[in-house]
Amino acid sequence: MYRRVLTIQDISCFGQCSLTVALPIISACGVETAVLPSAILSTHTGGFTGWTFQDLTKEMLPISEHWRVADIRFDAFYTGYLGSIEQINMVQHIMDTNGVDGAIRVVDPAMADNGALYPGFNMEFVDAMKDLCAHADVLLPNMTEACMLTDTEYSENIDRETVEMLCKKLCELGTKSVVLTGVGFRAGYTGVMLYDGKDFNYYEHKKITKGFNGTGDCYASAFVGAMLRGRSMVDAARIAADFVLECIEKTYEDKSHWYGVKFELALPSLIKNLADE
Ligand code: PXL
Repeated sequence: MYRRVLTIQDISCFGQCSLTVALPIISACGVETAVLPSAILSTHTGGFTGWTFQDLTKEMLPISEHWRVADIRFDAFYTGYLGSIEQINMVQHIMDTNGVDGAIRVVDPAMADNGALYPGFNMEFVDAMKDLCAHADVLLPNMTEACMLTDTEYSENIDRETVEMLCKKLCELGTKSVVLTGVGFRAGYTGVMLYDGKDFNYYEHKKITKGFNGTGDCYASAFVGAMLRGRSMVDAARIAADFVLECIEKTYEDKSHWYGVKFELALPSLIKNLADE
C-alpha cells in the first residue's frame, strides 16, 4: 500500500518536536510525507526563553492552491501545533480541498500539557480547536487537551469512568474516534485509551519519568505512519506507544538532553515493528 500524507504544523528549528520529528518518523514508516509549515520558530516554547516566531499564515493558501492546480492530492492529513485561529480555519479549507475522496484526518490539538496551555494560547483558541476536532477521523489529545476541549477540570488522578466520559464527550464534538494519551491509573504506569464511538480499548505501559517535550508529536507521527501502513487503530496506538517509550528510555539518563527525546535511536525498532506482519 503506497500512501501520501500531508502534515501541517510548525517548524521549531531546534528542540525535536513538530515537523522536525514528524517528517523523519513518518518517512521512516515508509510513507510519503509532504509538509506545510504553519510557522518557523528558533526553538519550541517548552523550557526555552526568547525564541523567534515567524508566522507563515500568508503562505498556506497559495501553497495549497498550487497543489490543487497541479492535482497533487493527499490520502491523509495530520495536523499538529497551529499558531492562530485563522490557521485553524485554513486547515479545514485545505483538508476539504486537497484530499482524495475519503482522505483520513488526524488532528493532534497540540496546545497544552501538564494542566496548562502552551505560551501564546488562550480559551478562544481552544474553542476554535473544538471546531477542527469536529472534522477529525482520529483525535489525538493528551489528558490536558482532552479536559480543555470538554470543559472538564484537569486532575492528575483519574479513574476509568472519567476517562471514558472524556472520550465520549470528545466524540460528541464530532470526531469519529479518540486516541487519548497519558492515561495512567496506577503508579509507575501510563497508557493510551482508544474509543471509536462504540468500544474502548486500553493499552498500558511503563512510565519512566514525567513527560518529555515533543513526545506527543513523536506519538502522533508514529501512529499516523503505522495507520497509513495499513495497521488497525488499536495496533497503530500500541506501536506508537512502544516507540515513544523507547525514545524516552534512550534519553532520560542524559540530563543535558532535557528539551526533547532522542527519537532517532528508536527508529530501527519502529521500522522493524512495521515490517512484521
Ligand atoms: O510539541 C508540541 C509543540 C510544537 N510546537 C511548538 C511548541 C510545542 C510544545 O511546546 O512549543 C512551537
